[in-house]
Amino acid sequence: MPYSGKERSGDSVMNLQLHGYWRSSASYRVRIALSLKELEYEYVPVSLINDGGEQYSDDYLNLNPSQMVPTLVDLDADIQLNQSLAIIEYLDERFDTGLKLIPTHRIERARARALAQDLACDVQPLCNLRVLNQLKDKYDAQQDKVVAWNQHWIRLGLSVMERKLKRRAGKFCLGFDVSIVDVVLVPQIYSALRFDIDVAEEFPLLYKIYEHCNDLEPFLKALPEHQVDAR
Ligand SMILES: N[C@@H](CCC(=O)N[C@@H](CS)C(=O)NCC(=O)O)C(=O)O
Repeated sequence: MPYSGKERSGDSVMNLQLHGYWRSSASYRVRIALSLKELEYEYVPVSLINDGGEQYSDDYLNLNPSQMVPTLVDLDADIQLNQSLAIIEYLDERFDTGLKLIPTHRIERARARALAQDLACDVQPLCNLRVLNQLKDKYDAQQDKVVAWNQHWIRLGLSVMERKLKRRAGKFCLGFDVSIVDVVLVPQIYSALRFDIDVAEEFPLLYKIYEHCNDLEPFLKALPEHQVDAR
């Protein structure tokens, strides 16, 4: 089954390509990072739904053996990279556009990575499509159980963040500068809202940061519903 990327944004070949899916939170992270760093890129949609999932096609398997999105291709550097956090760090180091997403101070950098991983490693993988499909197909979980599963892990992760950020947040997670932590937080909150968690009520600090971020053009541009493959 070929994956055609037929809804690619733009006709010209750009040096950066992001293979992603509009609703994928890991793809959303990378879109925010690209947008904040004002990098031009070609967006190549990989439908996680059509034809049983284009991530399983041979073409995509050759690009990214993990069969998940996103994948970043940097034609100039001849690199194909998966793992959104690694991609974000790569972009931050490779393109000095004036905005740094990874703090330069060693201690701040370690803290930022830990906070980003609190969500990207401890929450999102549990709510991934293939995990949910396994729950449904192999363990007969009905939709209400699957939703409760998602809500449970998301709530747990967000309560960790709300507590950890209490003493340090400003307009953004780490104070007054946007960072990789906001880049990971915003898609996670977007997903929490999709699963009917009352984020404003339960996690007021995080919701304030989410709202502030979504007032900014780079975050708006990266929104799932603004992508060419949005349904
Ligand atoms: N740790 C990976 C996770 C990537 C990931 O979970 N991608 C999901 C969408 S958010 C996916 O492609 N799922 C496809 C599937 O489950 O079949 C990253 O941060 O890039």
